[in-house]
Amino acid sequence: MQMIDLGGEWSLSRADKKQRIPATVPGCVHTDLMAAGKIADPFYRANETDCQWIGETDWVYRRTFDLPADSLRRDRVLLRCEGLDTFATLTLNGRRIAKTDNQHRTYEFDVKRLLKAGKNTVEVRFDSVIPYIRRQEAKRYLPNMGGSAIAAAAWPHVRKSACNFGWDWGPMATTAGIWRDIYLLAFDTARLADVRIEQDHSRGKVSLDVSAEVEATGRGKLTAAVTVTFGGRIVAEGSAPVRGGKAALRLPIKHPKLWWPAGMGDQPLYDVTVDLLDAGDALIDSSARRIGLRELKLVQKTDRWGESFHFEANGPRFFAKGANWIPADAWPTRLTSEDYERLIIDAVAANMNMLRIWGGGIYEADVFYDLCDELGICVWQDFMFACAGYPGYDEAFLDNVRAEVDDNVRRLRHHPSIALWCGNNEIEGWLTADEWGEDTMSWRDYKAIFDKAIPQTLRKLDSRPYIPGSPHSPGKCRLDYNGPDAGDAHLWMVWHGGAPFEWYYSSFHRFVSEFGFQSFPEPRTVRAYTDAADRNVSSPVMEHHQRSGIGNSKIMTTMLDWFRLPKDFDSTLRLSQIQQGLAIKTAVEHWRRHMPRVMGALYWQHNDCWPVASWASLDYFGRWKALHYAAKRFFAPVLVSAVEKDDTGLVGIHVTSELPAVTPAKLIWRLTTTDGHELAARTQRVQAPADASKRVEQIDLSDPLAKFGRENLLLWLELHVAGERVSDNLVMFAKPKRMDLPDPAITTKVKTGPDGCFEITLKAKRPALWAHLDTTGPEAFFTDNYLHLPPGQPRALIAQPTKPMTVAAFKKPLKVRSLVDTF
Ligand code: BMA
Repeated sequence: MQMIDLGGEWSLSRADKKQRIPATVPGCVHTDLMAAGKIADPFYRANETDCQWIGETDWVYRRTFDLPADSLRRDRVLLRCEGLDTFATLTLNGRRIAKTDNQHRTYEFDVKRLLKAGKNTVEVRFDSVIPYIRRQEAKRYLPNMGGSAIAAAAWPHVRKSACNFGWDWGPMATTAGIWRDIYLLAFDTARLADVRIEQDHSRGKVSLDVSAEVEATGRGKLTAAVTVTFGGRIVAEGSAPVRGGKAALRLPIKHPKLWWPAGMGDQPLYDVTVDLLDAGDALIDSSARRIGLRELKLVQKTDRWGESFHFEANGPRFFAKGANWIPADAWPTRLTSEDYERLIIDAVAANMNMLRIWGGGIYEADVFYDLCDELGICVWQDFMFACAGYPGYDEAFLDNVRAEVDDNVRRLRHHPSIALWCGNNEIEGWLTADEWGEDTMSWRDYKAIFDKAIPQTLRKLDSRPYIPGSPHSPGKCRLDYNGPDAGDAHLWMVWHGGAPFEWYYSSFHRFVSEFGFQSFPEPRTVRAYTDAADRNVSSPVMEHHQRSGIGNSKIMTTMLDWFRLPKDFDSTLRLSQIQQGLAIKTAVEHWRRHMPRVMGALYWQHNDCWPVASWASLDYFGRWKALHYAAKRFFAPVLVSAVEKDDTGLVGIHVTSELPAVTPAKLIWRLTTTDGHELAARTQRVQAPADASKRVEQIDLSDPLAKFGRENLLLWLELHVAGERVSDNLVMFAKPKRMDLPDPAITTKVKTGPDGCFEITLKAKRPALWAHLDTTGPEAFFTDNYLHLPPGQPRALIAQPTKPMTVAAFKKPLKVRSLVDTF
């Protein structure tokens, strides 16, 4: 097997102009234009508006390459394109190869007869999808509800990433290009067209069923030899003859080491290599997959609340903790492995164990799933359909969808991290009705895609669970898409519906796969897209970087409900993050307290694709918003939290634990006034329940509340297990705006730690709410931030500066603020 990579340097021109600029493949038109200095950074201020012509233009990518004569003597030479975005016409040496129309597919073309030894020219012309969409739209309107005000809203007409047309968190950055690898494959005799590995787990034993699909050019005898290695050692091997283009064998794995979701165990990975041998036992092709041995089940069984919706890994169930993933850049081709690494490591750092790849983006890059495999992040994988009516009546469209499912499932199915396939985002119930209409697609056409085309293709390729959409509530009426008793739910009552944060307490949905609240990004991030004069939340540039119609007003009116009006721009940004953290914490702690009735909370959204006000907890530059620090606490494996019963002063203290056994713990609670006087304190032994949530204590604070006033008291909670503080929390009895908080007098000690880190100890004389560190100098990442400091008690954290520096240089620009500094 010979592979000739065609990636690297190409040239790019408008189809109607001669001038060519250098281009990079894989890549896209926007990043090439930026690199050539033809457009200003579309993320800066409102530059995006001036870039709309790019999506309306036809583009031509071209390169020449040298082909050694011996490649042409091979039986077959294929051109393999792993991503063409989207309406591509391919030509080789001036002769047309094919036209394609699906960004999400992998295409292969037999090109041997078009190639020559020596210099060849390959050209890919991309016709703008927008005129096509407009024409289609005029013929037949397809309802949709995603996107922002400026989006070309008719994305369902083309198989192209929906959010590339704009979304309520993303720019309209409609692009084109060869966005994944492109190469020639030359081979004699045969090649491995595909490998499938299924696992059989029974009574501690694991066997692999390995099957290979072989594409042969002749009739010679072929053998598939399979080797399974772990840590470099062979743990199983065998071989099987290829018959009718297929070979299959079963390999038992001795002493299997199981793969676990993060927090439940390790992620041992095995390498499975399939070698294809010819009649003389010569190696003609080889293909490797890295797998993890695990059973990952979605359990939907009748129970006392309706029907469960939870995941089990190798037997035990687990509460899914995580967030929704969107493409990490408006032009994902420029993302590096390091970018992905940081975003997935930060999911684990916040105690997450699941990410949902949302259906309006892309089937992610291999590196995304590799990292999830390595770090134990389970993946809920949507197919790429979101918030619109799709042409399920069109046979050609359905064929295209089937091919897309086939390509992507084959590419991804060996990843142990993938837990679930899901047909779409928010179409079922939201946009379905008996007939097509202004806002609906017909059930008939919905079912043609999500009950038939997708699952029927999927079933032939993989045995993982599938649900037709998210949300989807199994039951008699599919219109009841957000049903509380069964299935998953997207709960937007607080953000889109205007309900108060306390609304979350009324929800006992079985698995919440979306809910969220927006905030502005860090001041440093906002500086990157604004000029000084733009730094006012209702300036045109700040509003441009806000794509939810209700966005900034929702953030600000909620702020008036909860907090005092912030004194300046930076305080507004920070306070919006504190508020976002509070909203999501309220929800997650409640749902975790109600496990196993509720068994999942994936907030909207993990990451951003450009610098913007959004629901994300990590901003475009990967900076942690206050919500991400809060997530680390509210997703902690053992959580202490509390709720007051209907303003009665009766406070229930709960321990939610993922530990597999009942574990002795120490609960400490302290009641103080807001200016730091301790009124009562207790340390008591409690039992953290095994994989459950339990009210371990109820305290009656009605007297002190009556005496001192709700706005003057704070209840501080700590939970210790085996001598370590595993969780802490703060209970407020009034909204922070009602509290007269004193100056907390925070002292900061900084000393040098290992690996260029600094160890920081914060201590406040009086209660410090949402104390946060910030450095105006060189940047640093903190292990904790936006934390509450109880009076007189030190809290330690670690700072990792992005550049090596001395303690003195680090300390100088370091600032610590808290809630009182925002107004
Ligand atoms: C959801 C998502 C997205 C959207 C988000 C915020 O329901 O599925 O379509 O970005 O809400 O509005």
